[in-house]
Order: sequence, then structure tokens, then C-alpha cells
Amino acid sequence: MPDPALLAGQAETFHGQPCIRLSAGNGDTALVALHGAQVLSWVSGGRERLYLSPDAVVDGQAAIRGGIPLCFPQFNQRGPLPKHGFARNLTWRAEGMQAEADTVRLALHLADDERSRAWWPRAFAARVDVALAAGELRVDCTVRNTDAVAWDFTLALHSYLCVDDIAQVRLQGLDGCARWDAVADVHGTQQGPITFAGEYDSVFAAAPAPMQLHDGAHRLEIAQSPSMGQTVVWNPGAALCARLSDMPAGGHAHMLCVEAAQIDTQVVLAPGATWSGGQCLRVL
Ligand code: TA6
Repeated sequence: MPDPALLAGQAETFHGQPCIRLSAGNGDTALVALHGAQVLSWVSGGRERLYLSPDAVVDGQAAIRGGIPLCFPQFNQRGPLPKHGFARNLTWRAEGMQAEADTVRLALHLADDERSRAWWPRAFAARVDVALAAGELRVDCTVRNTDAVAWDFTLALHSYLCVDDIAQVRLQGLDGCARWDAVADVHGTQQGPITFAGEYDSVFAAAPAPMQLHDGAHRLEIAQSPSMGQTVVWNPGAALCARLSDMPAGGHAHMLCVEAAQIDTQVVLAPGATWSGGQCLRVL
């Protein structure tokens, strides 16, 4: 059962939507919306580390542009469901906030209901665990098949990282990994660090070791669980950004999505079976 006092003490609203604030002992904070179980803000070392569009629609229905959206049970348009699934459009239930040693944890839950079954006639229980410690944010998803039949899904943590200037950013750690460039529709192998000069949308075979984001003097380590077989890297560039109604002009210059994903092959879950995967961001 939730600890109402603890949850109430940390409850906030953002544009009228219920959120929970996690605070680590060193002053780092995270803000998590119940809508989509979406982390909207992570402040570490006095600096915002996630990008949240100032034009994001935060109405309890639409997907919120920024933070860490969860794409489930479908990534992008790789299936018949709404783009990136429906988990980011539904309100999750927060239950189980705990502070232990130097880590604060929050669990959010979503189970199938009339609305989800209208899109996807499957019984499921999903949990998002957000863990905040000094200099570190971890998000884990657990999906359980509560149905009588097997079903499959794809999933991604579509993390929007905040950067000073995308033109100066370098993403290291995917050197030698298989890459599908979704903009040019070309398959190849990544050579060296990634830099950005225009629209970028690629799916990589996940690297065995954590990646590093270099943003001027700031560095972030990005790790993902072995159960996430791919990493997606996305920046819309100026032209596509201008066509996104929930992005400001030039907003692409201040964001980079580095996504932990399991999308190239479906995860098949037998009745009663469970799958977990996550991403960990660490300030270097
Ligand atoms: O993960 C990259 C991607 O699939 C891109 O192709 C782009 O469409 C992006 O996600 C954003 O999708 P959204 O539905 O949130 O606008």
C-alpha cells in the first residue's frame, strides 16, 4: 500500500497534472508525472539534465514531448497500435515510494483496463521504477503477462536529454555497432563517435558498455540493461522540429534522444511471464 503521508508530501502538479517529486539527499531532484509514468525533470548538480519542450501539451491525454516517455507496447509505427503505443497516453498509479540509504525510489503501475483493451485486447501488468541517487537516475520497466494466452510487445525509454548546443555534441560508445539510418534507410556499421548536423534518426545494436554524451564541458554516462537490444538516437533537426507543433522553433538544438529499446525483435511473453529492462543516466 502507498504511504499516503509520504506521497502527499511529495505531490505536485505540473500544468494541472499530478506529479511526484523525488529528492535525493544532495539536492538532486526528479519530477515524475503520473501521466505516462513519465520523468519530466532530473536536476543534478544544479543543472537540468532532461529536455522538456516548453510547448509540450500537458493535458492528461496527449503524449508529453520531453523527459522520459515510455513507448509500450509498440515502438513507433511498427505495428497496428497508435504510434509508440499507449502507455504514454494513460495515467499510471503511484505506489511504493521508498527512501533507502542514498536512493529514493518510486514505483508506478499500469494494468489493462477498458481503454487499453480497446487498443490492445491483452491483459498485462506494467511497472515503472524510478530510482534517484546523487548524480544518477535509473528507470526500469517490468511487464507481466496476466493473460491466459501468450502475447508480444516492443518497448523503448525515449529519453530526451538536455544539451546546450546539438552542433557541439558528441555521443561516444556506439563505434562498431550495427546501424540502421532511418532517415536515409541505409544499413551499416557506426564508425567513431556520433555528431549531429541535421535530422538524425538511427537504430543501433546496443553496445556492450555504457555510452558517453559529451555536451561542451558536461558529460553523461548512458547505460542500458542487456535485455534492451537496441539504442535509438534521434534529433529532429531544424526542419522537422519546425513541423512539430509541440516544439519551439530551434528547440532541436537543445535536445538529443538516446533511447534504450527492445524493438528489432518482439518480446514474447507466456502467461504469467515477466520481462524487465531499463536505462541508467549518470553524471560524470
Ligand atoms: O525514436 C525516434 C522516433 O521514433 C522518431 O522516428 C520520431 O518519430 C520520434 O520517435 C518522435 O515520435 P513522436 O511520436 O513522439 O513525435
